[in-house]
Amino acid sequence: MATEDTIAAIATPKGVGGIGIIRVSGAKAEEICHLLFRPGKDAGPLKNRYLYHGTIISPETDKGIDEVLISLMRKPHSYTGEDTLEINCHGGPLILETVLNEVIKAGARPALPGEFTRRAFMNNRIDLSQAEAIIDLISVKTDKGLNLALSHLRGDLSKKIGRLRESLIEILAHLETAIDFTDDDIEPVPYAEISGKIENSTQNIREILSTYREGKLYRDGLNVLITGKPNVGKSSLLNRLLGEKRAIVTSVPGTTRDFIEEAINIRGMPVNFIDTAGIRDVNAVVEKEGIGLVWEKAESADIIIVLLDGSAKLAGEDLEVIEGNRGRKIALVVNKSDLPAKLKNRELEKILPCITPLWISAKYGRGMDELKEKIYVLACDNDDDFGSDIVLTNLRHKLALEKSAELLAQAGDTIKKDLSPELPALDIRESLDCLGEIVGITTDEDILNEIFSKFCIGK
Ligand SMILES: Nc1nc2c(ncn2[C@@H]2O[C@H](COP(=O)(O)OP(=O)(O)OP(=O)(O)O)[C@@H](O)[C@H]2O)c(=O)[nH]1
Ligand SMILES: [Mg+2]
Repeated sequence: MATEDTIAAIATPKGVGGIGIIRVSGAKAEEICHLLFRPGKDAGPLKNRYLYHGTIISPETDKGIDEVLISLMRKPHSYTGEDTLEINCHGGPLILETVLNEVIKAGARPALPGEFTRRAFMNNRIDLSQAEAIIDLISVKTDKGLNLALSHLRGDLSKKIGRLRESLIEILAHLETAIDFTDDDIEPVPYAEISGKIENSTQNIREILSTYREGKLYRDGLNVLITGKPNVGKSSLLNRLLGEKRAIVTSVPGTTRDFIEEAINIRGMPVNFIDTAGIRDVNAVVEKEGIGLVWEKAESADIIIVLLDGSAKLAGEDLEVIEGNRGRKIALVVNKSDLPAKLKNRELEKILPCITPLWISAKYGRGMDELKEKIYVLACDNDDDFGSDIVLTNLRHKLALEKSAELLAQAGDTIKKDLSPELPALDIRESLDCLGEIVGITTDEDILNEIFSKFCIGK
């Protein structure tokens, strides 16, 4: 990819806003600034990283297009590491398009998606895992997710990968000494010691890998399906959890036909609750179709809330819901605790011995905190790894680490068999490359293209 040309794009979202920003990066940024910008008063030579008020003009007509604030950030102290010009225009789409056109006529070309960040990566302002953290930062949904993205952007993961790479390089150096060993050379490090170091590094990689499930939960969240026979209060529960009347609630069984879903934040996890059609035997085509979809959706849900009506006796339809979800991650919830109970915990224990039911009242909001806590605990799965300092959030990183650990384990096995040092050295070199892929030291052009294509234009 050529980086000597100058790129430009509108960096703010489409539509009308208070201000809209045009970003220009590359060798011609300053020249373009001089061509198009007329300062409000004679400010002398433009200083680095100062904000100037003035007008953007069309050089052909010498007429003003917009009153703006501009700043010049000369290399290397800019986001991309190149000379960068930022023009703060009024936030109208036509103004922004017109100014961008002038910038392009003056010598820039439209930027590709993610091209500014790609240049920051190419100019070593950030590594690849930090570039990916920027995508996460833009799309993050909760505070916890934000903290994870910021930690990656700060380079916490990069540092950890850097330390792992150093230890592999050290192991490789020991092996190379063994390969080149001649009688009068320095004594090679014993195999047992190398083997111990390999095991240590493999363990360190596995520790990082074990945080992926947590990272994915905080980044992407989880789906919780609310299911039960008609009229148990599924839609009432959804509304209560969301704190708004999102789904229709009536006393008529079979009210909900389609999925209604909305996410809330539970301890930093985006949890998407899905209200569904009540399960029962019906002939009505639309309702039947809705019920069929519930079973399909249950397959991919992370947690199933099996909702029962505590003010009614257990019915065949309840059993159908319980049996249909057996083996899945279930939260057993009994609604209408405000009414006299006709359902006994003892009955439920017989059917689902290991699951404690939670009694709630969706109508009066009772038991909502306990339910959220239950969902959180089920999501975490009593995982001891939750809460570690580095949390893996990206599938690409996970796959690279898995491959790296696999190759290391293979190298360890070969060493134990006392085979020639060339073989484990080869595996360790490959394992090192896998780690390098994460931070972008050894990453294919195709992978880079794919990563940066996920960005929006202007970022
Ligand atoms: N007393 C009491 N009534 C409730 C409670 N939750 C829901 N209801 C009532 O139960 C009836 C059915 O509620 P919905 O939320 O529509 O039930 P649903 O499970 O979504 O029903 P379908 O969409 O038909 O499957 C309504 O009249 C609600 O007001 C509760 O906690 N206590
Ligand atoms: Mg409903």
